[in-house]
Amino acid sequence: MSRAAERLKLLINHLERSHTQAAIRAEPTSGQTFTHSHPQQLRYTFDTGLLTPEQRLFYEENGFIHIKNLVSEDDIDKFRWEFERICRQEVKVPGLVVMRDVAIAKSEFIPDQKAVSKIQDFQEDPDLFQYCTLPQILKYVECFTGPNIMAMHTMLINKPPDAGKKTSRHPMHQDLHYFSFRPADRIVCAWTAMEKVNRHNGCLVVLPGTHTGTLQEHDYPEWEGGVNKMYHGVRGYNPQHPRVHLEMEKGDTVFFHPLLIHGSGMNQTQGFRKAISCHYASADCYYIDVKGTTQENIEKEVKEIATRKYAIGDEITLKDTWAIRGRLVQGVRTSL
Ligand SMILES: O=C(O)CCC(=O)C(=O)O
Repeated sequence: MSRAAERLKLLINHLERSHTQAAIRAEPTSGQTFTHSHPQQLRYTFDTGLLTPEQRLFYEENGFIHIKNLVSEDDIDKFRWEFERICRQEVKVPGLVVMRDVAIAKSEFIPDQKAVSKIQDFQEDPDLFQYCTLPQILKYVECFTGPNIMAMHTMLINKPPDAGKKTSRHPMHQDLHYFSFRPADRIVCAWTAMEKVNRHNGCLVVLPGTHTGTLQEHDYPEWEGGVNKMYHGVRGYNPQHPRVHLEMEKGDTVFFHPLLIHGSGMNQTQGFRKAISCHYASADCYYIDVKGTTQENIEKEVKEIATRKYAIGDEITLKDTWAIRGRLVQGVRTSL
């Protein structure tokens, strides 16, 4: 360990000892009892012995962390295979949402991946859901959520070659806009590159440090070529804020905070840029009512889709849609 890292470790140990009132006693999850320390100065991470002091401070300051080579080629190839079977309609997955790029959706229906820009809510597909239970992912997730972990939101994003209308971009946004559970600091996204991603095929772009702000107003951006369904963008962020383009290799994973402003660029290649992701939350989180908040617009849209999809009345709330989708993946389902 470098001298700087040793100094950081000493500092963290000191902070943790002097803030024992904030320590959370956790349920044992692996036959062993341990304390998740949560000093006020380190509000976004727990010390489980996995993250180095530098990694913890990096996440605290920037709101994301890139871990190389976390998911094996074999697993990724299995996810790809299952995704292709879904696109060919060889499997029907209950609750799955299949989305098409707005520029492609208008063309003729083709039952293969060309038509599909994203699948969401694959919690009932055992092959894809295996991603959310990978022990090497959960070990990292625990550093942000604590030991009781729910997999709340699952996606496989298949960013298509841009059809010339720039619709393959994903507008800058905060994921918390879609969530009606809190606290935000106990939610984290794991996003794994299923192939090499770079600026050419539309890698993720993040605005470091924006996770320390608040949830902003979101709505559809006014893009000439059209915008994909549910791709809300954050209103009024500072375009001068420094940006980081997350160039990643197949199997690399980025973990990021739900208030971090992020998006992704246009896919200027002829290939489909794939990534698989899951948003996790501590099972100790609680639901909120978004009535009267900036999230009312997304609740309205989700309700419309849910009432059509499940042929139910419009008394369903955003909270109900999350409670149905959430799955416990570690520890005890205490609240969510
Ligand atoms: O994978 C991407 O291009 C962006 C995904 C994303 O930010 C989202 O779906 O919320």
